[in-house]
Amino acid sequence: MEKTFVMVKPDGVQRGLIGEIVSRFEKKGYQLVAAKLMTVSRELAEKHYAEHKEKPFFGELVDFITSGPVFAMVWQGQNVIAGARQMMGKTNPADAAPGTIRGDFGISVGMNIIHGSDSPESAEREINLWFGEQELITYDKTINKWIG
Ligand code: IDP
Repeated sequence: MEKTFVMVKPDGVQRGLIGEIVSRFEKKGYQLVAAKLMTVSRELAEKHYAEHKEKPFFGELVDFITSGPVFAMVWQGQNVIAGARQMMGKTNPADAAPGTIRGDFGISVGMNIIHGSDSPESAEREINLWFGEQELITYDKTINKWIG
């Protein structure tokens, strides 16, 4: 079953949106297989955002993601990688549709509440970067047969 890495960024944690975000993913029917509240080292932040290393906003991005606790999660489900991205909305909250997490709660591109892996390759890389294998829990949810 497909898995993706999702993180409530420091602004989302400070604004009390962890519960709202977890609730949306649960209601959608995805299954939570790992979660932790944690502070992020610069080393981890730089690895996570390595693809943006040359961008002018890289320093700002690393400063922001290390500025307070984040809530890191792994969600599992059919097409969860693309589905999570749909639920998050566009990168810039100004362009994100109402009903999406960024559209409903975000204002600026720097503080856009949530991160989600953008492809199967990044999902695998990010899950392995943020979680140890023993942190991913395998369990049956009886509702799965109703989700299709
Ligand atoms: P994504 O988070 O929607 O996948 P990416 O293009 O991978 O978007 O960018 C990673 C993060 O970098 C974004 O979520 C956003 O917080 C930040 N970011 C992207 N573009 C800018 C910018 O132009 N200025 C400041 N921050 C930016």
